[in-house]
Amino acid sequence: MKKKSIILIGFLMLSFVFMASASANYNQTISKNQCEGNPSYAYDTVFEFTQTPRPSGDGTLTVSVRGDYDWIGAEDIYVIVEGTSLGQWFPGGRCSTVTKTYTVTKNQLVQWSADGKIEVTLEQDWDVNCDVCSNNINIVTLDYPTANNSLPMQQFMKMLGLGKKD
Ligand SMILES: [Ca+2]
Ligand SMILES: [Ca+2]
Ligand SMILES: [Ca+2]
Repeated sequence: MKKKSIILIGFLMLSFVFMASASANYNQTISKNQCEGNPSYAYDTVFEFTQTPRPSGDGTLTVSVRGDYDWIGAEDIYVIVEGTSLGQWFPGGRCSTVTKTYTVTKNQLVQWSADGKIEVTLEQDWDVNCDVCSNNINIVTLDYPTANNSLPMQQFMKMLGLGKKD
C-alpha cells in the first residue's frame, strides 16, 4: 500500500473517532410501577438520573404512562423536575400506553445536571387508582446532547484554530 493511502486512511479513522466522541448523547430510561405493592391509589414516582454530564444543547424528557388515566379533568400527572413543574397532564388512557415529550432547554439542563444527577417526579392525582389496570407503569426517558470533548480532540481543534479560546 502506498504511504499516501495509509496516511489518508489513518486520517479518516481519526476523524471518525473525533466525530463520534463529539456527538455523544446522554440517554437513559427508568421505569417505575406507580402501583407497586397494590395501594388503593397510585403514589408519586421518583426517577433519579445519575452521572449526568454537562449538556451542549436542548434535550427532551419523554414520559410514558399506563394505568387509570382516562378521566380527563381528574386523573392527572404533574411532571416535576427538581422543583420545576413542566405542567399538568391528563394522559387520557385506560390501561393503554400514553406518551408525552417535553423539550427542556440547555439552561435548565445545565442547572439540573450541575450536581451530577437529575431528579424527575411524576405527581399522581388521588383519582388514579390501582385496581383498574393490571399493567401499571411509568417510564421516563431523558435525552440530551453532550459536548464530551476529549483532551486530544480539544488539542486537535486548537491546532486547526477551531477550538474555543481559553
Ligand atoms: Ca379512570
Ligand atoms: Ca440536580
Ligand atoms: Ca380513578
